[in-house]
Amino acid sequence: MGIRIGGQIEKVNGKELNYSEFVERYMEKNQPVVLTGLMDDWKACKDWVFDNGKPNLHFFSTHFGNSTVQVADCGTREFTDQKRVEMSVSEFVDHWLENSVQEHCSASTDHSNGHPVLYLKDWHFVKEYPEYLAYTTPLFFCDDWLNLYLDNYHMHKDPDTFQENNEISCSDYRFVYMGAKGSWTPLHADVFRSYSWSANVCGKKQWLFLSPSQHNLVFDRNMKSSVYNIFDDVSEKVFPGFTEAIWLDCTQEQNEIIFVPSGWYHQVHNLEDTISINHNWFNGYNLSWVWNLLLRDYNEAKEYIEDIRDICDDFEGLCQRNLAANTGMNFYDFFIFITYFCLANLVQLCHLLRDCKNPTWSSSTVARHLALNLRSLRNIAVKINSIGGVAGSHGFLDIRETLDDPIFLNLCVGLERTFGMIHKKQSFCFDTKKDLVDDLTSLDIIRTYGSQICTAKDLVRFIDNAIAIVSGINSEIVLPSELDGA
Ligand SMILES: O=C(O)CCC(=O)C(=O)O
Repeated sequence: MGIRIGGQIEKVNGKELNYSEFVERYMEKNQPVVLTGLMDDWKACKDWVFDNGKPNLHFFSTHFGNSTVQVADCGTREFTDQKRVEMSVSEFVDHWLENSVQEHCSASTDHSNGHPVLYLKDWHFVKEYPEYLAYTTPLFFCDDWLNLYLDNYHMHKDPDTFQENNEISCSDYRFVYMGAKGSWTPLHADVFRSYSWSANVCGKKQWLFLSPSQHNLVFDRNMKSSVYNIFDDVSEKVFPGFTEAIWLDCTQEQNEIIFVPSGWYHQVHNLEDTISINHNWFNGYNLSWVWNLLLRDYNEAKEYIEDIRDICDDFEGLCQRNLAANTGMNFYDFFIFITYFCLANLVQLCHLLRDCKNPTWSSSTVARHLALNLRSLRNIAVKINSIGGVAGSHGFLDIRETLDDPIFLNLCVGLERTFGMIHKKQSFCFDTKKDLVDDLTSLDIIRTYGSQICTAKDLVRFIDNAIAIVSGINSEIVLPSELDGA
């Protein structure tokens, strides 16, 4: 029996949409949308595609052929994903050209001419070729804390297993995907429950979406494993709710970008030979999704090893290590992340104070954005505190040291640039970026509150204290009342 389709995904001309409309209609409401008209000037659309819309595979062999990439064998399942192998881009292109077939090859056939359908995935193209400016991230997706953070810090650094040469694999979440017609991606929700966007440089994809409110319908009775391929003959015994699920269907054409909201399960099929660019990202609007996932995965990790608790020297440490290995970060990593972003947003707030005198900066929209960010960060800190905080002392953030750290300055400059783009603010002069942190220091936000943030409670107090000081200086910045709703 086939799946039930309940509707299509809306398509909107991105040139006729402004940032606040995108936030209000899609990001805040966590709704998918396809945006057109945003890829006109992309070099990728010229260099990587022939006039007839077919991928210029030769260009990849010639320019990027030596890159080592992850390639999924679409016909072979390995646990919850497809089996992956490593090969060079040249080898991948050779395989593609050798096996390109004219006849229709459906996902369930899985093989063309007896050869596996291969799908190049998660290629960290921007990290590998920073000089080759293949595309620019559309404004709607610029408020990206995940990639901004990873441009400056590691999300998780396990001293036991950390290897420099393994760095590229967790260096960012900006990817290129390339696959022949018939290649596909099994049902999943995205890493960290982040948002993603995916742009078709060439080709056509079919997306099937399930809203988060229905996600239990694709799980087994114990909510442990989910359906792998929604077009398989899914066992009703194992997945009793599956036939009830109502899917949204979308055919994404060349030069269209799809926004995938947090927590929406989706399965994707390349209906033609396709190249796409794909980012995962999160910010103040979907941060709670990340924390909720971490907490759920932590509880699962703990339950899994509960029977060895008594013989474990450091049970909590083991849970956190397992969480980082399975989910990509643990509580400590996330706590450090939100603390940096609290500080960076406060730096922006102090900047706003200064720029309030500047009539070209629309203070209200920026202030509202900052209030949203700080409220979201504070909410998470409150939630972390409510489960007893992040156990163990790991020498958390020293504020003064952080503010003096050039790496943190880079993070602040990145956030400043984001605010500049989104709110059409005159871009800050980067030669004087040190002013950013001087603003914060001069406001006594730090000195009145000690110099270390060790616990989630410290972080909540730090935010509240900073906001109180800032609103005392400029009553037009009405952050506290907005934070009250936290
Ligand atoms: O394009 C694909 O095959 C998968 C992309 C995807 O799942 C995503 O962007 O989350």
